[in-house]
Amino acid sequence: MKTINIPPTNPASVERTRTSLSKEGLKRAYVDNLFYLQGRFPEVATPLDLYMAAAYTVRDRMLERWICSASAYREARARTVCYLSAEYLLGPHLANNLINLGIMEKAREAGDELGLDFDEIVVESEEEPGLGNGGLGRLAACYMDSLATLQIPAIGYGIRYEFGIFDQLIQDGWQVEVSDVWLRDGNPWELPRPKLRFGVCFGGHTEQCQDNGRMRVRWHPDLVVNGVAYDTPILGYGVDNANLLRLWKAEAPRSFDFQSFNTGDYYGAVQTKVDAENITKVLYPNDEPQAGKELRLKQQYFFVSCSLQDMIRLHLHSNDTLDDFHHKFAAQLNDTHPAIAVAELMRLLLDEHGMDWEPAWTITRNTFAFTNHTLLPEALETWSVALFERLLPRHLEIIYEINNRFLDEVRIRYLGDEARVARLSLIDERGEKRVRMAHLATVGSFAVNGVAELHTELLKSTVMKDFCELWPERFHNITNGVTPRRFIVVSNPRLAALMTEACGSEKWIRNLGCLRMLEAYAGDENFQQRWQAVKTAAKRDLADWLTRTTDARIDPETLFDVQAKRIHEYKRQHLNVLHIITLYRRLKANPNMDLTPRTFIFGGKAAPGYHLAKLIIKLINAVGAVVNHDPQINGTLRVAFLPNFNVKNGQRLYPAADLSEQISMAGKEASGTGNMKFSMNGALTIGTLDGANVEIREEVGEDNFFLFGLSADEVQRRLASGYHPRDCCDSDEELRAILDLIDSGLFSHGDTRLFRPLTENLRNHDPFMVLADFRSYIECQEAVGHAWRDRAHWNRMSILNAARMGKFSSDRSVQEYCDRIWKARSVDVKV
Ligand code: NBG
Repeated sequence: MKTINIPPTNPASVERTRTSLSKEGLKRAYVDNLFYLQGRFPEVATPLDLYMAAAYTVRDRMLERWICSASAYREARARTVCYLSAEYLLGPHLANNLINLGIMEKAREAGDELGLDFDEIVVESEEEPGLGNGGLGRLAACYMDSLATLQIPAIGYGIRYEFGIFDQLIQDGWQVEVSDVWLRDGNPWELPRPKLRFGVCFGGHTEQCQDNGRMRVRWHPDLVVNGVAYDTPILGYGVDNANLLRLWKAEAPRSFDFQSFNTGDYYGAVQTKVDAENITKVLYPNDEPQAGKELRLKQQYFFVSCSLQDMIRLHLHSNDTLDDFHHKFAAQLNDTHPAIAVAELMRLLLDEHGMDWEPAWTITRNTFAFTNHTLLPEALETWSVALFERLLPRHLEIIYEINNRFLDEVRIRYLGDEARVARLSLIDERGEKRVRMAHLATVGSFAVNGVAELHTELLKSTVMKDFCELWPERFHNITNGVTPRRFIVVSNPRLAALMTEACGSEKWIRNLGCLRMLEAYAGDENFQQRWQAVKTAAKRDLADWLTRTTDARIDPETLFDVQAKRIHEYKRQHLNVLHIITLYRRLKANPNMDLTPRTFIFGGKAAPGYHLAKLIIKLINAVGAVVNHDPQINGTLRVAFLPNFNVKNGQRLYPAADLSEQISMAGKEASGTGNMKFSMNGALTIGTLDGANVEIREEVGEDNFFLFGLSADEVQRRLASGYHPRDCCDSDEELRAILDLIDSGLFSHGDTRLFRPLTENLRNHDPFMVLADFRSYIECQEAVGHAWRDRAHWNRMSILNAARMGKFSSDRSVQEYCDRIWKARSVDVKV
């Protein structure tokens, strides 16, 4: 049974029990919260109670900062950045908030003195809000952290999904999805705002009417759903600023429709409530065909409408008119998911606030900026005009009007070029008419940006070429970044301590460029040893955790070769598997060969409907089952699949990696951000010239990066001249033998058909040129194996990688957005 050493009551400390940052204050608050909020004595507290008491103790300390920030921002009348994103992959809050408040150590001492298992409470107990699929949602969370740290007034707007990204189990090597239950035990970090609610309309029809001699449009919807705000404070690091993350939950306007009730249609009445609340039930997995996902469009419109109505409300608090709206707010569209905002702001200004088209358009066009996150054609959203008409009839009218005016401009600029007009149009008229959301976002924004240099160049020369010719000045590149608070300080405290010692202060945490000071130690033998010891300790932590939670047994002395990201053909996890099989075959043929012992670790979810991706997971596990149990291999090669890769598990993985696999086909990965997290933690990268890899290599130096494969240009040329993957097999006996080995049933208990969809796809189509890059990858991996043997040299490269990651802090990215796009400035807050 648990006992807690309750501190004696001290009136002076009790007074400040909800804000004090002293150890005694924290102890008192913790015990109080356990009793008064959880209703528990320490003796009977469950792990959840113990966690909740800690969470409330920390939240209390955030609220004062939050209130002060709100009033400081109001007084400063500074421009507010509104980040509109359908996804936020926040990760566990508690540890991050302790770090940002600067009380991690004190809290640990307080916990120890209370007799608590601090790590269990702070690291293990929290259910993370998985309100995103991957990089895009995590980027939004990193940017929220940096906005607060840079003291920029900002609101993150999004959706409070009841079920976030599914939890992944691995059963018999296959992915099994189970629903995420992050809200089951309550969410201590959010404050419900039941009075802060907006109606959002759907369906029905529109009607033209006269209003004081002006033509007006009235929308008669057939469904109104309420959006209720749930607020989560987001603290900056080492500052008193706390910003707001405001997520919307859908509710029926009334619990029961009494009219239907009285007419006897009880179930019909309840159904309306269920339909309304379904809008924010579940996060859609990406990488799935979007066809027919009406609910997805509803989600998008729902959160955008609530957010814009909220911004207008805030604006009218301190202004009589909306004329200055765009001076007060800069709204960033995180991909096309919130692109309907362009039409919705127009509707609100025209129909609800009586503005004329021209001024409304000026405001709209000067409010929004748009980030594109992918060039993959299947991810460029379009919605059928028929669906739009049914769900958002007024918005379709507005989109047509925007389009008419826009295309007139295009026609005048490019006389007679109707092909260009058709390409630029907001409506795709080839086949069933569809609204092109990226075009709507671009036409309605003052800036468009890509997320890494190569990505932006490709954006400008391919999918956005016509727009770039029309408005070259609107296009920017802002290379992504990640927050060093979460991805070094929180997840790798040993490394953080060593960095602080070497840099002589903690300045690097706010200014990652300071890590350059590590370069001076890169060749220092003693420092290298300590660096390696930190890495080995993290590897041991990971191995221990895997032993506790899975049946994987891995050896921290081997090279940890890690690929963790969504499973997708373009990311080419199967190329990695082909390498594992290569080594396996070689070792079987030559048991005495001198091979660098490696542990291959994979993590990542496949979209539930993406069959080939799920088959790749099965293949990884199937190869692992054979290799791991082959006595001849004797541990030289090991394969582990870490189930349920999410932010929390990522935090265990990044510190422990020696080698980071960033092996997408060049031109496909817009940026990648895992690549940055690994490198910051001293992993070396094996990668193609894709996404931000290009810039990482530039920063760390080509000698400290393992490069292989075709470049984006070479990929295009190869495709243009006709790519026949079979030729690769014909000219490479080893490659052919590997594919044949998979087909032989060795990894599938004799089933020769199981992996055929994969192997046949590679031989016949290979859309992501796995086979074209195979040989180059294998040779590069041989260089990795050799490099590992000279540990001093490896450590030097590892130190230099971490030392040169300054550019990839999200603080740098957000500062660039502020300077170049949002024109937003900092506001100092003092509690
Ligand atoms: C993803 C890209 C990644 C990129 C993140 C964040 C989408 C649509 N795009 O390469 O695939 O790092 O966005 O920009 O999820």
